[in-house]
Order: sequence, then structure tokens, then C-alpha cells
Amino acid sequence: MAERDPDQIITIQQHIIEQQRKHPTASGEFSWLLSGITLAASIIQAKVRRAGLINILGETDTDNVHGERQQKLDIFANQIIERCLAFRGNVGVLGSEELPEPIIVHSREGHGKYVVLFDPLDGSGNIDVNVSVGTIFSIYERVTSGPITDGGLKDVLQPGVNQLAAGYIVYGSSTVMAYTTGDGVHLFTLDPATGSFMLADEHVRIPENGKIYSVNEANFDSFPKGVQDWIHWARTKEAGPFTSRYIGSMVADVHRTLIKGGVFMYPATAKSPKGKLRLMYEANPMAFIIEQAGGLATDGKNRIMERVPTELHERTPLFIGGKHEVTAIMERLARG
Ligand code: AHM
Ligand code: MG
Repeated sequence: MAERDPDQIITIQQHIIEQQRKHPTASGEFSWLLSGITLAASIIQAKVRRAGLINILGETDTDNVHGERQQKLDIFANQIIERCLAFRGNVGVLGSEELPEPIIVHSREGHGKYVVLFDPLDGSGNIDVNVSVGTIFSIYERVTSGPITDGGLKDVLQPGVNQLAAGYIVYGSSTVMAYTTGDGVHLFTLDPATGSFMLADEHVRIPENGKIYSVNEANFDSFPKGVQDWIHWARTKEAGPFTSRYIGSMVADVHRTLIKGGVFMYPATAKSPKGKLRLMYEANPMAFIIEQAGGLATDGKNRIMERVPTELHERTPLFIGGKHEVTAIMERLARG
């Protein structure tokens, strides 16, 4: 790929259009869909930035002065994404962490051909303490055609390898967005002055041999033995040594892992025997991003993106990050 002039300013819209030009048969519908997600992200970040003020101004989760129910931020984020995508005309099914069942989108043109799965505000438990939160999304093409008859489940329950695109937005000290359509991972930073996501880095690669592990160590005693063994090893002098970082917002922990390397994990625990994180809108999109950056994402045994889902809210253990670290943990797990 030709080197870009570093002085060139590229917005996410331009970038998506450029990506689309690489596919001569592309209709432009897909770019239209992605731009719905960036619009939602801009609106959500503005609301997240005012979260503290909203409390100071005395608004609660009771009715506001207009007689409207004051919403929690994750419900707000969910509604914004629904509203930004449902009217694009090309989305057939939406699935969200906040919704028990998929939503079938009825548009004037008939059922759209895309499926979008999302976690509207990952890590929302951290908002009260001003820690980064984010939005995660995953896009598929429907596998059925014509009217959607089974509540959208056939179209939703696809393995991650079928994803057309995935990405996340972190509402941190700045707002950053990462996306992939299978041609590398591209990073953008929101310029609050213009409201545009500006290209910050293209074809990002996860550093090899990162020396950070990220896990909720309070659960250590109930981790599988292989995970305990690897952590014991990582704490030794010979290992590197590693340092530990755990934000408690997966989206922010994985973003750090993408930039700095190392491994983020949420193994099975006594409290969450199947793992805590959700396969379809947390693990799969992050797996697509990290694999496209040269890393790995597994459930300890198998590649996350090859798991065949059986339900929208299915949980999975997750080991995601640099190849060396994830492979080493899997080897220890295999030893039992
Ligand atoms: P959420 O989507 O309801 O916010 O829950 C998922 C979050 C992840 O962002 C994070 O990695 C994990 O829960 C933290 O869990 P724990 O507090 O058990 O460490
Ligand atoms: Mg989440």
C-alpha cells in the first residue's frame, strides 16, 4: 500500500469510502451503515462527557421536567444506536447486550441485508468513577433472504469468521475508534472541535512479546490451573518481568492491549463458569480486531471466531492479545 503523506488529513468517512473503492462491486450501502455507527458514537460520547454534570444538575432516574423518564446511559446508548441504524434502510436485524431478543428492522424497502450486533456501553459500571467506557460493534450479512421469520436468530447466530466488519469506540481521555473490514485495523481520534473522527494510524500491529497481563486477579483462586500456572510464571524474574493492568472495561483493556501488547483475559471462574464476557458482541468483534492486528483470540482451546453460537447472549472465556502470550496460556491450559 502506498505511504500516506503525514500532513494529509483523513476523516473516517473518507477512509471508509477508500476502503470501499478496493471492492469494485461494493454498492456503498456498507459505508452508509458504518457512517451510522460513527454518528451514534459522536452522540454517545457527547452524552458520556456530560455524565457527571447530569448528576450535578440533579437529574435522576425518575421523570425529568419534561415528564420524560430519565434514562441510564447504557439504555440511552442503546437507543441512539438503534435510531442511527434502523432508518438506514439496509439493516435487517439488530442485537444488543441491552435487548433480550434481536430486533427485526422493518424498513420501507423491505428487510435490509445486514445484521449489527453491539454492546452499546461496555464497562458502564465504571461511569460513576470516571473510567473509560466504550461501544463495541460487529456486522454480518444476513444468511437468509426475504422476510425474517424466526425472530432473526438464523441471521444472528453466525460464527465470528463471518463478520464483515467490527470495531469499537473508547470514550476515554480522548474518543478513539478502531475498525476493521478484514484489511487491517485502522484507528481514529475524534476532534471535538469539528466532530470528525480523524485518521490516527492505519494497519495497526499489536506489539510482539508485550509484557502486560490484564485479568481480575481477585478471581485467581477459581481460575483453571493452567491460567494460574501461567500467571505464576509471568510473575517470575525469568518471565520478563510482566506488569499488570486491569481497568475493568473490556473495551479499554483490549484497546491498551492492541497498542501496548500483552494479554487480556477473562477465564472461567467459580462465579462465571462459562466465562463472563459475551461471545457475539464483546469477544467476536474484539477477536476480529486483534487477529487483524496480528494477535490471537481464543477461549483457551479454540479460536473465538470459529465458535458456533447457540444464543445471542452466550458467554465465553476469553484470552486475547499477542500471539506468544495467548499461545503460552493455551499450552498451560492443555497441560491441565
Ligand atoms: P458490561 O458489558 O455489563 O459492562 O460487563 C462487561 C465488563 C467488561 O467490560 C469487563 O471486562 C468485565 O465486565 C469486568 O468484570 P469484573 O468486574 O468481574 O472484573
Ligand atoms: Mg460489555
